[in-house]
Amino acid sequence: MTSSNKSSKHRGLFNPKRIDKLKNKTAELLNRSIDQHINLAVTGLSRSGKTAFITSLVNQLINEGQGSQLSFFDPVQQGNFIAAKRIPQKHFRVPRFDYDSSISSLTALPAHWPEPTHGISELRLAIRYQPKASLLKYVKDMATLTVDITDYPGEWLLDLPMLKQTYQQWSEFTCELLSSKPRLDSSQKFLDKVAEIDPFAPANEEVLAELSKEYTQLLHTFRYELGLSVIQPGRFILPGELAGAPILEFFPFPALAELDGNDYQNASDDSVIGMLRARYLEYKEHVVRKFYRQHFVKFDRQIVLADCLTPLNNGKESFQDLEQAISMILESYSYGKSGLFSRIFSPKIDKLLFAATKADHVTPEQHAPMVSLFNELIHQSKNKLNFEAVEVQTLAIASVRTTQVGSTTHQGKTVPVLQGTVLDNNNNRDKKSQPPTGKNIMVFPGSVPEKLPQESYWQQNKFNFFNFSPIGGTSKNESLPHIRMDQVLQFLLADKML
Ligand SMILES: Nc1nc2c(ncn2[C@@H]2O[C@H](COP(=O)(O)OP(=O)(O)OP(=O)(O)O)[C@@H](O)[C@H]2O)c(=O)[nH]1
Ligand SMILES: [Mg+2]
Repeated sequence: MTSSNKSSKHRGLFNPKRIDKLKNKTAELLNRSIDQHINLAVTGLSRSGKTAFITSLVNQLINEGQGSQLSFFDPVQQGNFIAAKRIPQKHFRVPRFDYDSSISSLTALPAHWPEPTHGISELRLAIRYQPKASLLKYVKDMATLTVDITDYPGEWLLDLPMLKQTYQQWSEFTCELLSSKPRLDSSQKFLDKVAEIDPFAPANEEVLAELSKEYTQLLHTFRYELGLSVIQPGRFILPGELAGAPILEFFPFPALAELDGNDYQNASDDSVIGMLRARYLEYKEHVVRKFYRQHFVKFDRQIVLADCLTPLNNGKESFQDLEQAISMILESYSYGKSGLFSRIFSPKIDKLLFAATKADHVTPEQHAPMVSLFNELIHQSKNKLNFEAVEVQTLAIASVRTTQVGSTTHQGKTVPVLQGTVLDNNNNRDKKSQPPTGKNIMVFPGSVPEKLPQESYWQQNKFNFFNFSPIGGTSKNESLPHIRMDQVLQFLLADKML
């Protein structure tokens, strides 16, 4: 090769146009091969704070730089976060997460909390960042991480254990719950009515519909009046698109074990018991299993929100029920070989965040006990589960902080207090001491136990908190005040933005 040949070849190689072309080509290839997409699922029982959480998470990202407090989110801290925006969601048949009305209500004056939601919804975010550590930095100035966020009711996960139960087993489990405290007082009438029905008589659809309605009403009472968490079937109180469908018209039948086994097995689908059994099987197949197949298996990362403070406020029975519900919910993340889940579906979740919500209801030194209490709630089931392939973290958070922390002197000692605007008396056990709505108060709500409370705790418990109103009066383009949302973002997103 002559020297002029050589140099023209080099000129060709180092030709800036050619380098750019090469860069673009490589970037295109890398873009295709490097994972820059996350399916992020947010769940929790009703009123646990899912809507507030997603609204705050989106708000913090799209308004980054507008007063945002994201010190523990490395991409922002290290300067490689560029911007985030909402883009059209992926699945057009899944309802849209209504960010606009949520943020409007949280920033209005006076502000109010977003309305309860009743099913699944989605929102898609595109996050622009400058790759720092990954291969991408050599070829691209900017990369995009697409995040699909799904909000779905935790009650739907409570149905998972039904997949391994026959109608008879499920009826036994449920009737046992209905016949014990604290449910019995409300359910006695329903149980008596069902006990009078001949299980082998021809089914009367109207009667079954009426009793199903009564059973559903009972579930509403358990959840919203008694503050209980074990609600089955979950779709009965949060039916989503199935509202009014006959697939939701069944209920547990007492004392099935006392029936003749052959008679039960051979009961035709037209008999009372046959029809209830057929609907139960249909529900398992076409509602429970379908949700896992259609949605759950596609999630990469999961956030489980739990409001431990309200059950603590409500008392022993409510708290113990939450304990049982969490253990049922966690069955969905049982990835071990023996787990029911792994036998039915092949999951791919690699990060699981447990967030104890509404941490702004207690003074900051109570956050560590909140985390430790939540860990205890999870730990019980964790022993049975296998989180091998999954990174797990627990945090105490407030998606939307409603209180300021101050201090006062009590019997010569300085004690921390919270200052906030009272909303209503939903959480307050002692209605007489309820300050009027809209009043700005200073309180010490009490101590959170570090461990699962013993009997003595319930006897002396002085824990009592009020609902606070969001601060409001801010622009929708400003960041909402929060507690540890930056740590949430760090855990869920930062490793995909290197
Ligand atoms: N103080 C405080 N309260 C909160 C926070 N997040 C939620 N809440 C309270 O909890 C209630 C329920 O919050 P949502 O975000 O609607 O809960 P959800 O899980 O979406 O509830 P459903 O839509 O009914 O399933 C709100 O109305 C507030 O009263 C928070 O960060 N701080
Ligand atoms: Mg909601």
